Amino acid sequence: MKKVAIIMGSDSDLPIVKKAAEVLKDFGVSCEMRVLSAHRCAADVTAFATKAEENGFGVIIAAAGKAAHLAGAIAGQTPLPVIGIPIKASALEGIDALLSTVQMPAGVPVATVAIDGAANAAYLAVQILAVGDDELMAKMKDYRAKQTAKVLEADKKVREEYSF
Ligand code: RP5
Repeated sequence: MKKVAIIMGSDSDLPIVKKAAEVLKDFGVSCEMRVLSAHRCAADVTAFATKAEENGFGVIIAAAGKAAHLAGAIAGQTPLPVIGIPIKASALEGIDALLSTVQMPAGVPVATVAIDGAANAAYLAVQILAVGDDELMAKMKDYRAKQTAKVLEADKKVREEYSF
């Protein structure tokens, strides 16, 4: 199975970004995590992005805050799907990173999740890989079924206690 790369602009993003790695681990998807900054080490971002496909990656998750150019810079240098996580890291509460990540020009998309939405970035990466992997798709269906059952169980409890 293809691997997922998780790239973050700074190790200060790690407390949020590590949730993506945890989700991937739950699904048995291999991941490699890096700290690479579009601004502070642009040449290393290029070296990673241009080799990502031949290095066995299938999806790239890129997380950055403030003027968050990392996901877009990677997306512009690889044909692989890129998922952006805007990180809340400034006085603008992540709105800066959200707009910097999501507003890509046509032809170079970044699939952007919510501010600090690391778990959803990983779920989306799993869904992308699962399209070509029946076993992974079965795991995703199982996860969804359990999620539904959990909500319906909560519904049952709330209805029993508060309906009168
Ligand atoms: C971004 O700037 C990083 O992704 C991080 O979210 C933010 C702050 O970085 P540090 O100054 O903490 O390294 O590039």
